[in-house]
Amino acid sequence: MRRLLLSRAQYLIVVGPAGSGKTTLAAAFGRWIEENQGLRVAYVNLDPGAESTPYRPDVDVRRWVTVQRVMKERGLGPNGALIASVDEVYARRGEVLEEIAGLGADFVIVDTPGQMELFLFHESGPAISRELAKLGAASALMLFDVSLARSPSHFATLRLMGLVAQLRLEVPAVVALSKGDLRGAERVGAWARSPHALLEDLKLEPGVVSELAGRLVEAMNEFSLAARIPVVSAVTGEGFRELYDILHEIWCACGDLT
Ligand SMILES: Nc1nc2c(ncn2[C@@H]2O[C@H](COP(=O)(O)OP(=O)(O)O)[C@@H](O)[C@H]2O)c(=O)[nH]1
Ligand SMILES: [Mg+2]
Repeated sequence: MRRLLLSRAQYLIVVGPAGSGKTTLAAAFGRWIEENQGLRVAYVNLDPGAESTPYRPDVDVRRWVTVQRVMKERGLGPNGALIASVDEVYARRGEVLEEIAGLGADFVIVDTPGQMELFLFHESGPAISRELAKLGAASALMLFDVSLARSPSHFATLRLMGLVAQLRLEVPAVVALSKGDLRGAERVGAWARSPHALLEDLKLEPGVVSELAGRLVEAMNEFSLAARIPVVSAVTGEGFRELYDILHEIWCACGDLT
């Protein structure tokens, strides 16, 4: 069973809020995998609003639809055009998926629209992730800027968002914090490494919300939902090894995610 999984392609769907560093990470992590794991990496751009990408996309939705064209043709503003573009991608998902299926790579990194909600809370995200899971071993990487995790309860909510991604996309989701090279990332690292440290610090935070956050963390720990949250940096490559190991454990279902 394990060999069977490893012989199929691995699909990593990168999701997260606008500006969290999805596109930058796709390029840097892909390069790291090529150089350190010797795998053939392919890149898929599902963002019709992308201006340019630091990787060369092997499959690019902008071949079919761009936000610029939709704005011009339908006289829409940037937000309306982005939503209409994602609808168009959804309508053409058969063609997009056919190209992805023909890639012949070991590891496929799928970059998604800048705005997370347009992928997670629209039909297109779940529809695409379900199909990728049929092609190989698929999982989602939920990326958040490390600055969003400055308090223990904020950190806990990000883990919860990983759970939301997992439920919406129906594939295992790993949360990672991006821009670990920026100042202030050190404290967050302790909570990321140890759910116990997080629970202790949550107890020090006043208010009913921190208590609720503590209970949620305990429940997530109990169900062994990927508790490790790597802090990564596309600038220094920090955390890439840990992220790769977590993904590998998920795909071969052989590891302890806590
Ligand atoms: N310092 C730092 N900046 C980053 C990192 N990753 C991305 N950025 C910056 O964050 C901004 C948004 O990145 P982008 O990849 O376009 O985000 P996306 O909207 O999620 O695709 C850009 O200005 C990047 O240069 C990182 O690891 N460290
Ligand atoms: Mg992007």
